[in-house]
Amino acid sequence: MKTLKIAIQKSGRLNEKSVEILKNCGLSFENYKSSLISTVTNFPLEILFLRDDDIPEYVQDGIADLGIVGENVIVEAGAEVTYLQKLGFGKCTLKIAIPNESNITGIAQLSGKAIATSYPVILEKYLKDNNVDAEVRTISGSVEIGPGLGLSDAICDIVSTGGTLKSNGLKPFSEVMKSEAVLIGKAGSDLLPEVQELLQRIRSVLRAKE
Ligand code: PRT
Ligand code: ZN
Repeated sequence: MKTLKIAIQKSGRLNEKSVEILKNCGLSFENYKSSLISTVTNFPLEILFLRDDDIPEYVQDGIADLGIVGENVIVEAGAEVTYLQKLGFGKCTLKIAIPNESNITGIAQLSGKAIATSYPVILEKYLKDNNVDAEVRTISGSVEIGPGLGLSDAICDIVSTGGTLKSNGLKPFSEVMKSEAVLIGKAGSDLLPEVQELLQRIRSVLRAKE
C-alpha cells in the first residue's frame, strides 16, 4: 500500500478544522504543534504541516498527494490541481473595499486609482474582466490600513464578518471571489484506491454534519 501525504495548514484559520475533519474520519495521529510531519497510525497517511501558501504547489508537483487549503490561495498561486471536495469551512469573500467617505460609486471609477492587495493575480484578472485600468499595489498584510495612510484609494482583501473593514473606516464595494477550504489532489491523475477511501470517509463526515 502506498503511504499518502496530505498537506494541511500548520497554524492559522484552517488548521483546527483541517485536523478535526481528519480526526472525524477515524484517523489517529499526534498533532504536536512543533512537528512538521505526523504519521497516521491506522491509515497509510502522513500529514505535512505547512504554510497555506505552499500547499497548492506541493500538490501540483506531487510532493503531497492531497491538500486542504482555501480556494483564494489556489487561484492566486495559479496552481493546476483538481478540486476533490469543498469542505464547508474557512468561508470568506475576497472584496474590493473603499473608504466610507469615498465618492466612487461604479466599478469604472476605479480606473486610474490605486488598489492595495495581497491577491494581485486574482485582482488583476478581475480588473481586466471588468475593463478597469487601475494600479495594483501588492502588500503582504494589513492592507486595510492602506487608504488611511494614503497608500491606496481602495483595497482588495478577504472579508468574513466585515469587522476589520468597519474598524478601518472602509465599506465593501464589490465582490471579487468567494472562497472556502477545499480538498485538492494532483491534476489529471486517476485517484489511487487509498485516496478514494479517504475521500469517501471525508464525504460521509460532511454528510453527517448536514
Ligand atoms: O501562516 P499561513 O501563511 O499558513 O496563514 P495565513 O496568515 O496566510 O492565513 P490565515 O490563517 O489568516 O487564513 C487562512 C485562510 O482562511 C485564508 O486563505 C482564507 O481562505 C480563509 N479565511 C477565512 C480568512 C478569513 N476567513 C479572514 N477573515 N483569511 C483571512 N481573513 C482575514 C482577512 O485577511 C482580514 O484581515 O481576516 C480579516 C477580515 O476578517 P473580518 O471577520 O473582520 O471580516
Ligand atoms: Zn499564508
